[in-house]
Amino acid sequence: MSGIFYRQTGAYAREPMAERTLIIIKPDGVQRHMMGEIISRFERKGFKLAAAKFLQVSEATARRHYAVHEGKPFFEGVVKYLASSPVLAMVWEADGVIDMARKMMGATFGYNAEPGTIRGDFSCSRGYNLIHGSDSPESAAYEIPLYFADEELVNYGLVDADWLYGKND
Ligand code: IDP
Ligand code: MG
Repeated sequence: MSGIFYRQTGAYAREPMAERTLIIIKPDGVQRHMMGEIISRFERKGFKLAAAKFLQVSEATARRHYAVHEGKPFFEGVVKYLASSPVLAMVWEADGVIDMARKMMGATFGYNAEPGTIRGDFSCSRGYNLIHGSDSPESAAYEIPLYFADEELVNYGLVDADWLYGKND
């Protein structure tokens, strides 16, 4: 099935795998009914969804997720926050998606984030900032397997990829 799909959808589908990032709509994003708003921004930007899972994060996974912040004053708080209510974990794909998604998310604290960004438009909190996004290829490689098995990452082509990612140089 996927072989036929690739053959029918053009050369782009055979290009090397684009970059992937882990995006999580955090507990406040779910509770504040922001899932559709946030997904639609990434979808309209042209990122390709590779995986999505609605789940309750365990405290153990939250600790692993934020291991880089262990020892900082907000560590216990951010672990509790991530595990406080369900989240929507997603993997989005595009060349340069990690940096693009971080720009679209905005600065960490909602009250600092620029208007036009997700946090800037919808958060004025310090810690409750709606969304997580991997900050580097190394972080993405660490974070994605915390939430998704390899076989849950779907490989497929978008039929409008030539328009989304067109080049004229
Ligand atoms: P990021 O989410 O923009 O990558 P990080 O510095 O990696 O920001 O921090 C992870 C998360 O921890 C933040 O999104 C936020 O929820 C929380 N956090 C970071 N710094 C603070 C703080 O000083 N007070 C409370 N929560 C914080
Ligand atoms: Mg971070």
